[in-house]
Amino acid sequence: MTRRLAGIAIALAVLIGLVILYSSEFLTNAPAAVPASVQGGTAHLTLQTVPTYGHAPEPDWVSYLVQDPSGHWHHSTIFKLPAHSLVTVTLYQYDTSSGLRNPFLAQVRGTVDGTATLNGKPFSTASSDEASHTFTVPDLGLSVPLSGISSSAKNPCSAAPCPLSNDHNTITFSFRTPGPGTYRWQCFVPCAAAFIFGNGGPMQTIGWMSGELVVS
Ligand SMILES: [Cu+2]
Repeated sequence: MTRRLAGIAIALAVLIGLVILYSSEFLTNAPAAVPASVQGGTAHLTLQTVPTYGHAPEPDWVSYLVQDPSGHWHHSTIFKLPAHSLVTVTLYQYDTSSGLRNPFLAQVRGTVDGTATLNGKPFSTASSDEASHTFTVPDLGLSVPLSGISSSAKNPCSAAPCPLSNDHNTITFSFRTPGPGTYRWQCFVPCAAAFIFGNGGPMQTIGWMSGELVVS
């Protein structure tokens, strides 16, 4: 009887410990919010997606990064944007393709003119095999597929922040922010290599393939 009670107490203590770790290390562990640069009422948000972050704690994970108004790159996916404003996004995409499971997400949706540009050329649908990542804000109906670079690219990037001298695609688009609020965004390509169905690790951890638009 005493041994059984002791067993239950130990199991309970372990479970409580795991719940505390889950909330302190995972649920409440978010990167710092980085503001977009705002000029004349228009916000300019500059992002990059890298095939491997290249640093601790997860050098092999795929990730997004954001540039602050003074041009420094930050490993964050929380972006501060002004409310009711035009946001122009420039996204440097350094990763190769993973491919989409759902071709619906190969469409450009919710941008100002319904299109985006890929290396200067307007497009409204990407081939679903070409997608490396998406930038999707479900609450705003906004989604842009990001085509990957060639898997035989000669000069790929391996550690963030990637310089423009490495092989990349440049994607641009613009959208309007709604009123103040926090809007979740994420990548919908199962791009987490080495995880089950590509959906673990960086796809589940804020700061890598998902984040928030903090609109105020
Ligand atoms: Cu992704």
